[in-house]
Amino acid sequence: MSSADAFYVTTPIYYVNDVPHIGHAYTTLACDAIARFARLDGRRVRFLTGTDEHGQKVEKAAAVAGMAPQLFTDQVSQRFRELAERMQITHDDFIRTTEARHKAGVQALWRELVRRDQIYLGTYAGWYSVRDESFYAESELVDGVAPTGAPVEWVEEPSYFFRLSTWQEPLLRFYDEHPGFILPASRRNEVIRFVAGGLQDLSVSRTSFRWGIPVPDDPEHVIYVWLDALTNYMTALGYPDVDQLNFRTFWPADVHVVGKDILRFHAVYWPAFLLAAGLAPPRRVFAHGWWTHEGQKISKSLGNVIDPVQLIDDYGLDQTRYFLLREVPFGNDGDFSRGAMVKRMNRDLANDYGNLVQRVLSLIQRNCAGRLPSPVAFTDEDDRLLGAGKALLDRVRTEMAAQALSRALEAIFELVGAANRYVDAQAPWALRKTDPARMATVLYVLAETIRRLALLTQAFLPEASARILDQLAVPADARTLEHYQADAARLLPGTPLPSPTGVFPRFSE
Ligand code: ME8
Repeated sequence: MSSADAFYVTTPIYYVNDVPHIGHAYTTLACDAIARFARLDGRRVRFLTGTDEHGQKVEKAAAVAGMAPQLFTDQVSQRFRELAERMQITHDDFIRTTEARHKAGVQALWRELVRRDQIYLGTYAGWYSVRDESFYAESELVDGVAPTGAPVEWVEEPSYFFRLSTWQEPLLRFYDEHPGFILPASRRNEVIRFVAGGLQDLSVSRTSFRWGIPVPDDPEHVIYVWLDALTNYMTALGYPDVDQLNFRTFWPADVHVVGKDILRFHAVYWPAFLLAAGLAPPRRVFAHGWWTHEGQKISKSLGNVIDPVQLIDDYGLDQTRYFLLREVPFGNDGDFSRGAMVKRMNRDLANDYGNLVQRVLSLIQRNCAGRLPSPVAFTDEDDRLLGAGKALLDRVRTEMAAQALSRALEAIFELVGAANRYVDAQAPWALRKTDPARMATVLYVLAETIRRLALLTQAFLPEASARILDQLAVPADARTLEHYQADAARLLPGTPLPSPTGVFPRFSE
C-alpha cells in the first residue's frame, strides 16, 4: 500500500517512431500541472515520463531511417527528453523501455504470470495493426481497417496467451468497487460496456520480428509491446523488488494520465495483468481528449503537425501551458488554432490577470512609497473579496482531486474577475487625496488577493507566478499552500517591494 501523503502520477511513455508533437506535450504538461499542484499541497510526489521503444512500429521506423533500432531509439528518445526540459517539466524520472532495469522487471512480471498459470502457449491467427500495436477481432474491423482507421494485417504465428477471458468478472467487480478508477465518467461507461461484452484471451508474444524483450526461457518470442510498455509504471519504482522504498511508497499509482486512444490498454489489460500477478491496480486512469488542428486530424501526411517548441518560442511557456490546459475541459476533445490561442492569452492573461497585478503593484509603488500598505478597518466589500480568496483553495483542491484542470483554472480566474471589479468599484487611485487610509486598505486587500492567486497559479503558470510572488516579496519558503489561509502568512505591511514589471505580454490578434 502506498503511503497516505505520497502521490504518483505518470504520462504514457511515448513511441519513438517519430518526434514529439503537441499531443505529447499536452499530456506531459497536464501531468506537470497535476504534479506541481500536489507538491504545493504538501504531497510527496513522484512524477514519471519516458519513452516506449520496442515493437514492430519502432523497428519499422528505424529501418526506414536506415538505422539500427537501438541507435535510432537513442536519438528519438533524446528528443522527448529535450522537449521535457524545454517545457521545464518537473518529472522525477524518465524511463526508457530499452533500459536494463525495465527489461528485468518485465521478465520478472512474465515469470510471475507463468507461475500463476496465467499464460499458456498457442497460435495466434488474426488481425494486427502495427500503427496501433493492437490485435483486432474480425468483428471490430470497419471496412477492412481498424476502428481507429489504422491498416491491419493478417498474422498467424506461435504465440503465448494471457488468460484475459477469466478476468472479465473480476474486472467488472473492480470497476464497480472503484467508481473513480476511470475518469471521465463517460469513458468509464465505454470500458464497462466493452468488458461486459466478453473478453478473449490476449496474445502477449510475437515471433515474426526481433525488436523486443525476449520471453524468459523461450527467446524465439518477444513480449508483446503493450505488456512491456505498461510495466514501465512499476519498473521505474524498482519492480520486481517490491520491498524497495519507492515501490512501497508510490505503488499503486494515483493516476495514469493517458489519451483516450489508449484507454483500453490501461483500463482493461493493465489491471487484469496486475490482478493476475497479485499486485494492486492503479487508483485511477484519466483519459483526456484529442486535439485537432483547425478542425483536422493532426498528422504528418497532412503537414499540419504543431511543434510545441515553436509555440513556446512564439508565445512563451506559461502561455502555451495556460492555453492548452484552460481551453478545453480536461477529458474533452479540443481544436487548436493560433487565433484562439492569441485571443485566450490576451483576454485572460494580459487583460485580466496581468492587468490586475500591474495596476495594483504600480499603485502601491506610486502611492505607498513602494511598501506594502497597512490596512485599517475592513469593509463588507473587503471581507467579501478576502473571503472569496480564502474559500477558493478548497474549490481548487476539489477540482484538482478529479484532474479537472480547466475547471480549477476557471475558478481561479473567477477570483481574478472579482478582484478587477473590486478595483474598479473602489477606485483606489481616487482615494489618495481624499482618504489615504482607505486607499491603503483597498490596496492591501488586493495585494493579499493577488498573493493567493499567484500561490494557486504556480501549478499552471510557474514562471509568471514566481515573478508575481517576487514582486510581492513573498519569501521562497512561504509559497506552498500551507501558507494560503494561515493568518501568519499574510503579507506584512511595510515590506519594501521591487519596482513592478509587466508579467504577461499582449499579442496582436
Ligand atoms: O500510445 N491529442 O504512444 P504514443 C491529444 N507508447 N493527445 C495526443 C495526441 C493528440 N492529437 N496525439 C498524441 C503510445 N497524444 C504508447 C503508450 S503507455 C504504457 C504506452 C498523446 O507516442 C496522448 O496522451 O502514440 C496519447 O495517449 C499519447 O500521446 C500516445 O502516444
